[in-house]
This record gives sequence, C-alpha cells and structure tokens, in this order.
Amino acid sequence: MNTISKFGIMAGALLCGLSVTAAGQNVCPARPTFGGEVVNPPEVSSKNGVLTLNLAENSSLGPSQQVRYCYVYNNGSQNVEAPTLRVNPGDQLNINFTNNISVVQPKHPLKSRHAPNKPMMMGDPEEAKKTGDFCQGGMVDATTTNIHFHGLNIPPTCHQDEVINTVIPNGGSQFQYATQVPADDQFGMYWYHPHPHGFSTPQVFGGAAGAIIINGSNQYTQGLPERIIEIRNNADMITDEADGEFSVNFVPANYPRKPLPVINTIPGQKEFWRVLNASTNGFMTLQLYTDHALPLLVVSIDGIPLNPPQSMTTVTIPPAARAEFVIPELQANVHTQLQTNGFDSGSIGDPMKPWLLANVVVSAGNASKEPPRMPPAVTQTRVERFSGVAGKKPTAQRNLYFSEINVGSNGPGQFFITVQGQLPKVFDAMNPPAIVTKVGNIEDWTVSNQTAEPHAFHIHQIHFLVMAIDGVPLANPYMADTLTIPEWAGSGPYHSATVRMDFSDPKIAGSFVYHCHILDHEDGGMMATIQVNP
Ligand SMILES: [Cu+2]
Repeated sequence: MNTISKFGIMAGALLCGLSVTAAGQNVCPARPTFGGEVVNPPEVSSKNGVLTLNLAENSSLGPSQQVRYCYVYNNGSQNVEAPTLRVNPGDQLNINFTNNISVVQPKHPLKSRHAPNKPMMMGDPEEAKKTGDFCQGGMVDATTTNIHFHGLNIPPTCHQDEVINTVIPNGGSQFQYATQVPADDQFGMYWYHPHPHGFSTPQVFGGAAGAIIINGSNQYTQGLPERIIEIRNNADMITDEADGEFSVNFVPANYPRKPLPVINTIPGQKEFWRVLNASTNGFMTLQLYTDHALPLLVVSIDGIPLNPPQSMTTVTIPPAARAEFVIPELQANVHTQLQTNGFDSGSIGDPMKPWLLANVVVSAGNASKEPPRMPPAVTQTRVERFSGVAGKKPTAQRNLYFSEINVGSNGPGQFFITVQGQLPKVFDAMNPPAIVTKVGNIEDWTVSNQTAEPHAFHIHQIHFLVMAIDGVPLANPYMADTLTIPEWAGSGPYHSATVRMDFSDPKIAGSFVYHCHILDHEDGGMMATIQVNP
C-alpha cells in the first residue's frame, strides 16, 4: 500500500477545516543542512533521581514547504530540538509539556494516496468539554497530540503513558507527565514520540521524536565513545523519485544529489552506536561498509541486551526499533559508509532500496570530535525485568493477523489487526477491547501477516519474548517491543512470529494498544486495544 512516499495526508487533513494558523514564535529550530556532521543530540540528564524538564511540541514549514513538527527544549540560552532524556533505573521523569502546534499549510499540497486521516472522537467528549481535562478524550486532529514513551515499561494511565484518551489540544495547552522509570528496566535506548491516533504519521514524519537512554554499561560497552544515531524520514525531501529518503540526526541523506552526512571518528577505536529507527515506515538493513560489510557486535535490541551479544554484518530493524552495537576499530583513510542495504517490502509495500546514510570519516584529527565515553560497567547484580519470562508457563494462547483492504490504487485503504475468530475492524476508540486479560497472565501470541507487505508488530507497556518464527523455535529467543512480520508472497503459509507476553507487573494494568508501527498503517486503523484487569 503506497504510504509515506505520497505524503499528501497532511495537506489533505489540513485542507479539511482544521485550525490553520500562521507560524508564530513557536517554530522549529533550524535543522542541519546537507553534508553536516552527525553529532549526538542535546541531552537532559536526571539529577538526584529526578529529571524534570519543560518540553514543547512546535511546528513550522520547512524550506520545501513540508510541515516540520519538533520537540523543543530551552537549554537556558536557546531552543534545541529533540533532546535525549537521560535517566537511571528508578528515576522520576517529569515533563511539563506544552502543545504549540500551529499547523501550517504546505504551499503545494501533494495528492493523498493514503488511508484517511480523519479527525476521530476519542474518550468521552462531553466529559472532556465539561472538565477541560485532557485525560477524558476529545476530537483528535492534526493539531492535537500526546506523548508515548516507547519501550518504557510504565503504567498506561493518563499523565504517564496513555494514548487512547489523552488528547492535548494546541494553542499552548499545558499538560504534566509524571512517571517513574521502573527500577528493573534494562539499561538501553528507548524513545518518545507523539501518538494521536490518525495523526501520528505527520508528527513523527515531521521530526517529532527523541531518544530516552536508561544509563548503564556492561562489559561490552564500558569506556567506549557513545554515539546516538537517530534515523528519520526527512520531511523536506519529498519528491516523486525519492522514496525512502532519510536523515541522520536531522542531517539529510540524499546522495548522490547532495553530500552525505558525516560521522567523524578516530582510527583504532571501537565505538558504541545506539541507533533509533525513528522513520515512520523504513525497514532498515544497517551496514557499516568499506569494500565489505564490517562485523557489528549487537549488544541489545529495543533496549534489552542480547544474551550473548551477536556479531552481524547486517542489522535489520523495523520502524520504531532500536539496535545498539559495538563497531570495530576503523582504519584511517579507508572509505567507510553507514548504509541501509535495501529491504524486500513485498509487492505493495513502500520500496526500500539501498540508501547511503553517512560517510564515516576516520582520522586522527577527529580526536576532539569524539562523543563522551560510556561509564564503567555496572557490577552490582540486579534483577532485571523479563529475565525469567522464557521459563514461565503460558496461561493462554492467541492467534492474531494483519490484513488490509485496498480500495483502488489511489487509496485510501483499510488496515486491520485482528484476533483470529473476531471480525476485522479498523481501530476506533469506541471499539470494545479485542483482548481482555489480567495481571499475572502469561500469553503466547502467534501474529501472522496475510498481506503483500511487511508489518511491524508493536505493543505498548511491555516487551515480548520472540520465541519462534514461522513456527520454528529460535535457538536464542530475545526480547523486543517492535517486530517485523514479513509479507505473504501469494502462496504457501503466512509468515508469523510467536511471542510471549508477560503481564505480571500490576503497574501495567489498564487499557492500552498494540499496532503496526508503520505509522500510517496505525493511523489507518491497524491497531486494537487490550485491557489488562488488575
Ligand atoms: Cu503495517
């Protein structure tokens, strides 16, 4: 289903009578230009167990008349974009959030070939109006937002990590987020992004996304320079012939038309790279390439360590996933590039051709440009979340499947994720939960894909154990929060993954969602609600 490449949905939505205002002061900070250096994003760190910050979501028009969305933090002297939130396990995270989205209209609206991005009523609008409480729902449109803390295993309650009924209107509305990073959450990379149903794509595509790092090193990462790499679709690069153009820490990658982003490194030095796939639809096959793909020691996926780490020359991650790996010592003056090597997105998926992401310049002269180093490994033993899940006994087994109805080549289509035996329904906040379970249950879900394009299965609030692919048990099961389910080729069995859901933590009781993390599929309805009773 053609999705992001014809990104006219914003234009379409904006022309439908949503509030359209001129860009005022609440704009997005300038972004780097072609050939720029990839530097770590600005950071805000917790102190004495607490991280409190003011964060706004702004919007403005980029140079190519596409709408940029941005998370903005004032560091005391200037507004900076997409700060990395750095916390320790157990820390309190407080965000005083302001919605300053002032949607601006692209000069040359592109034609939508996409699922409808119609405003949708969520929650109880009457109650919302009466109480003025943004926890009660309201009409979700391109100017409303909320924040999802992707991968943090925190409660699905309002002011923490709730995206169904939390609808924060624009116009400077303020909203407090206050949550505690679980003490047993694992050291690694997580992220935050907007999740207003129907409009997550334009906001994330426009650039609104940032990293969360739970501090902590292990024997593989201690002492290494720590590089944070965020790959986004590039809102300013939309052309008919340029599907899948990306940016790296906002530096656009559009080779050969323009010079590549530059990663400056020194010779003979391993580095720890934390890569966030913040693209809305991009399946990445990451390689560090000289005249061959170099071995990368992958130490964690979606924030959770692999045991043991695995050496790979290609690291494949779906949209929203994170891969953290140690790169080998590089040699000076050897042509080295970061690239995605292309991905089979089926007969109807967005084309994922090979794409150069950055030139890696290896020079002793770069010593002053090295990022800060990882702290010494944590030696105290700690009970880590999900550590015993493989040995637990499942209390239920379910089958779910992705399906679509394509409505002609011009769309919109309908996108579904359905529990086997139920009727496919596009997401609606008023739908009853598709799955009801309770705290303490352990469930094995087999998720299959009946469509001719891949999907990226994601569930909020918990990670899951990837146990089997196409029914074949994995030798090394691993935890993830976002997983590719490959497309169906038109004959033979559907591809599937069997994953174990651990609902043991009473703090995750409540209603939350699971969905495809190709965000325009999610916006198009490929999402459903699970209710976990206390
Ligand atoms: Cu999908």
